[in-house]
Amino acid sequence: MAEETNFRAPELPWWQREALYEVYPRSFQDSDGDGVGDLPGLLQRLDYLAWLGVGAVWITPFYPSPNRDFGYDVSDYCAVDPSMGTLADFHRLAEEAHRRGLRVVVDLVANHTSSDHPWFVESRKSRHSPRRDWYVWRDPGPRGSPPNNWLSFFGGPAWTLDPETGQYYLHQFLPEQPDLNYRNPEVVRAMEDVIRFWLDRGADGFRVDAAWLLVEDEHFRDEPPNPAWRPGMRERDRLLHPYTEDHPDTHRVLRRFRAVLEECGDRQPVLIGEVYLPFAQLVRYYGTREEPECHFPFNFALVDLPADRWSAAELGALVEAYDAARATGAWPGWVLGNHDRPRVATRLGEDGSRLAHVLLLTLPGTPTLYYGDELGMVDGAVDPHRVRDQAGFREWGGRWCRDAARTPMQWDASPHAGFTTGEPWLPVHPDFPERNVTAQEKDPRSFLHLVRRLLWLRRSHPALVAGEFVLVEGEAGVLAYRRQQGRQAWLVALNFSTRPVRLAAEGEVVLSTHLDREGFEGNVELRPREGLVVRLRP
Ligand code: TEU
Repeated sequence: MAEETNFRAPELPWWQREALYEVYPRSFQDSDGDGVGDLPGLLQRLDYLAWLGVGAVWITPFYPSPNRDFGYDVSDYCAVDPSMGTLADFHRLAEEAHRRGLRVVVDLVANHTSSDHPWFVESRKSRHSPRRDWYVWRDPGPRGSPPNNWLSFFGGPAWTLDPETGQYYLHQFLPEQPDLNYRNPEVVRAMEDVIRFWLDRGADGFRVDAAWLLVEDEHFRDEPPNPAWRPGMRERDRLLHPYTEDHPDTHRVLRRFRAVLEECGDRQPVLIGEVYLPFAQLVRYYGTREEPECHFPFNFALVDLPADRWSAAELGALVEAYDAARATGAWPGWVLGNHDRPRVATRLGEDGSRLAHVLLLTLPGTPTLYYGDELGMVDGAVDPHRVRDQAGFREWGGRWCRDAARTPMQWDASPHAGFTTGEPWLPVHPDFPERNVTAQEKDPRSFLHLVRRLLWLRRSHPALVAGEFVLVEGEAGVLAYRRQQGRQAWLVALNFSTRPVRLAAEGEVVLSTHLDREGFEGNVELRPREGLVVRLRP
């Protein structure tokens, strides 16, 4: 394919040049027939990722875990859960990824451990345990009540009483996920050692889980009610969160994590923050030139934008607001979906998701794709009597559950979509016989080929990665912008409206959301909910 060349803009580090692809390993490829995906399974699929055109894979937790939160409750930071493989498997995975030019980003579940972690087992033994202060313990409030009104993401108070020692411990998530105490320098040092452990084994970076929750108010003040709360919102959002989120001392911790990465010199490992905050607060997670923190925090604005607000006007305003917030020119990081939210094709429909992927992959910055979204995979149906993610089910009040966005990857039309030879841990979506990699590889106009064309186009043209971004005044309903660098100029036009729109574009259509317009020159009529990428004449 003409576009399958890799430009190597030497001035751009890899984490700016390359797109990131999130793999939820439990659901990606099972290698041993136990119905749960694993690292050797992911190894089998590296050629697919290289073919697709992503440059880095972010693997969600594969460490030893009781799986109350499917890996986000870690009982050993420096090992691999037996259901996922071994340390040798990770090492081989990293080597084989690197051989294919792929980087490997791992999850740093820093905010909390599993309650089975030896650190917590030690901490809860006694009020005088040497590890007592590795977690957040408080005396009961009046009449034995929790120390304050803080709420867990997963329902109920963020405190659980330990009867043995008569104190409560903090858990912003499950009681089986006790929060670490980052006011204790020993905890910071211990997590720095975890970072070094994985760097030494080939990791090229870290996604810091719940990065904006690491430190809480030292006075443990009650949080105020949220006046905007309405039925249908999450229970936790009955409160505002000035004391459990975005504490200024969190940045000190992230600076220390970043400093460990800076020890690696030209390997340029990346630090990405999971930060669900408005832009004005989000951008603080870059830190400063003198005291850097994240290379970029994920910008979740497109993940949380309701479908009825996906309009040219809203999206244009969003992109400009994000640009304005990153006044220092800090590097952008856009996301469309992840393992915690409904899939983008479910939120926007297939046409909407095609448009969204053109947007994601032609905006400035690092794009992150979620496994399966490149096929247009949609949420799976969840049987309330067979829910695996009980925590997420409670979080969303039974209205939704994260299992829906975690169904197995759909590789082919064989049983269980080629994901496993056993019984999958979650049912494969019933549309897999038609919607799978093998079928879409054969269809030149498939969602898969659209995403692949976009990834290779982006890789081959620096202007689409780091070039100037200029919104173009256009027809109502059409989000149009130019990307330019030197003599390279592109026009991207996304018709979010339901009516055709004429587009005056002096150039050649290189790609359209339905892959049926390539080579067209000159003015063109945009069909309803169609997007185009036009190479403009110099
Ligand atoms: O999620 C933390 C967080 O941002 C939550 O709001 C999350 O988006 C969701 O609402 C939880 O269902 C991270 C992980 O992405 C998530 O999978 C874990 O459950 C959570 O931390 C605890 O580790």
